[in-house]
Amino acid sequence: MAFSILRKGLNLGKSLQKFVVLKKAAENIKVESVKSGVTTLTCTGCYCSLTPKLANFEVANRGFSSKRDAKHHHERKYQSSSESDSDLEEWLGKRGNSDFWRRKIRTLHSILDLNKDGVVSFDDFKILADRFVDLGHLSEKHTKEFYQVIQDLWEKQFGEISPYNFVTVENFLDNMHHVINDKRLVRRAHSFLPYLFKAVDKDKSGEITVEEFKLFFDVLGLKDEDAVLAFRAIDSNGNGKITSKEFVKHGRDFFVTEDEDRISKYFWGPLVEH
Ligand SMILES: [Ca+2]
Ligand SMILES: [Ca+2]
Repeated sequence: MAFSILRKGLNLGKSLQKFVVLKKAAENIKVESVKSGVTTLTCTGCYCSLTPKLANFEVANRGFSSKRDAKHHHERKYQSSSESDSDLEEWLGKRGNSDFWRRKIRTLHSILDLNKDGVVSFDDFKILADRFVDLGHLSEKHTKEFYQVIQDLWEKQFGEISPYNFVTVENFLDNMHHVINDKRLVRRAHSFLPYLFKAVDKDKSGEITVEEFKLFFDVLGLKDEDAVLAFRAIDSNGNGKITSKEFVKHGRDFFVTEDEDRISKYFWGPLVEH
């Protein structure tokens, strides 16, 4: 097979052993399943999965529930009420074909790849959740909900929680394309945003200032100066504060709009070139 194997240890919690990740490679992979001595690589349109021939593989998952049947559906609470079904129907099946949208999704993939191994895995989601929780501003209840929302999001969008299940840029583009053209999925895709807002709302005022917004960018590994630019764009009335509603609205709009004039394009920092 014409692909390279990148050996990299992902720090999945404290107790994970190192494992082999098929990296770049999978971006252009055409095969559905490749077997080697120790693993099976399976690629769908949305993600690739490396299945180890290991027994009792355990994912260290601080804060994450192991009981699927104990799931809460907190995301419902945060479903957008601003978009009617008819608005959604209008563009379902037609979104996600512009270069601009693809740039945005590539940008998001790069941000979500928090352990910088070139692919997005549940490890990245875990790092994201831990970093926001570690800011120390989420209540115990919201912390619990946040971990659950992140876990649900991963499982519903990308499948099983395993270090061998990873999402390349191309997989991510395909996956997000599917999401924004599915009414049910698109409504759920931003369920984590209210928790990011609460996590950086240091003084729990229900609004975030530019200093609090900088925390948001800092956690994602983005620059302060870009946080200021994004904040100014989102703070459309210029009162120095962003409400949760505005935050969620623009954060979500980033995923779905193909309008280059929308300010949501600043939400996740500078867009990657291609
Ligand atoms: Ca990663
Ligand atoms: Ca605040």
